[in-house]
Amino acid sequence: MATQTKRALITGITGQDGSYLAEYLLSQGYEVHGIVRRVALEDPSNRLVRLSSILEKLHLHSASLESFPSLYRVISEVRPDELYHLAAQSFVSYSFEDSFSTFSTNIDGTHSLLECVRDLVPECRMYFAGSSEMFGHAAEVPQSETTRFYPRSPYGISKVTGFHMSRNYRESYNLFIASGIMFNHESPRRGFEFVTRKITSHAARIRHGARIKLPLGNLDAKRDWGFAGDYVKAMHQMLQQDQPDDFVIATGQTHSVREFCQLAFEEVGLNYEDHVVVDPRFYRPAEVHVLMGDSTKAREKLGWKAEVTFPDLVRMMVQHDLEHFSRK
Ligand code: G4F
Repeated sequence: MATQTKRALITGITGQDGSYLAEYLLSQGYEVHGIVRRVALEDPSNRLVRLSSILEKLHLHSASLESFPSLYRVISEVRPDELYHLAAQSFVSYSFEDSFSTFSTNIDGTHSLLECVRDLVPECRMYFAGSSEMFGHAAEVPQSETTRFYPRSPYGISKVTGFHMSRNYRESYNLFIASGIMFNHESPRRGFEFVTRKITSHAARIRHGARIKLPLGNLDAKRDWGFAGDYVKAMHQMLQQDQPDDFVIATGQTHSVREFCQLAFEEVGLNYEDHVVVDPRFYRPAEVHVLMGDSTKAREKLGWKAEVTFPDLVRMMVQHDLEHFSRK
């Protein structure tokens, strides 16, 4: 008997992770649906740029995390087998500037989706995108699934809330909801506001002759940086398990922002010290100083491990930006 095509619905499909996940699920034979804002459908060349190579294979639906009725309508139409909830206000810095919209999008949006799943498609398997920002001022290094949460930003607090809501819906209503506690994951598709892409784009532009400085905040912050293309595979694997569970997804290594700068500028034959300026505007009211994940559980239960190393990630991003800015 022929097996039925699985149907996946992705919130945040236009973002870095959403685009890699959509590609991956298509390669696995899924019918892939995505929720996008109406403005994105009206401006595809800018807002759907990460999806340009697969756009014709996708089913896009207009809805917003701020509107429960719009989510309810899309989920009742699509009736997904798997729902990947990636959409969020995900820029930590901005969450200090507007904690209200961060809480509303990230907490109420997640709550709305959970309620839709419970009411409309209780058999659907749901993935919630948790974050290493939930550990914040972590009591131990490395951080695992048992490390206490101590978020240091409105964003981190919103993710802790989403994580606990997801767990509570799982336990209360017997739903299949898994959360990934994802450490930083980057790629050439990363937004320019995040530190890695900010660094690689500046290094490339300076290499091409731009007379600019690279203004940065805390150079000593340390992060566990992996490749987003590896991380979306873990999201999928979490939904193929017998039981829903939560997993730390990380490389197990940590590097400072300074080390990232050093490697990125070396890749273009320059010394970062000649180009980086410390600008207090980019310091955060409360910083997360060191993140480093222990993904032993994911390795043992999902068979997942990060493939792309830190130097390869930096090289991949710099080489992409050298090419990208040569066309500008
Ligand atoms: O690249 P970032 O903005 O990422 P951050 O705050 O770690 O959050 C990212 O990873 C999380 C996973 O742990 C996600 F949940 C979240 O959505 C997001 O994707 O900043 C990284 C570090 C910080 O310590 C920051 O203070 O870089 C430091 N930094 C120093 N100068 C800077 C800058 N960050 C940014 N964005 N811009 C700077 O100029």
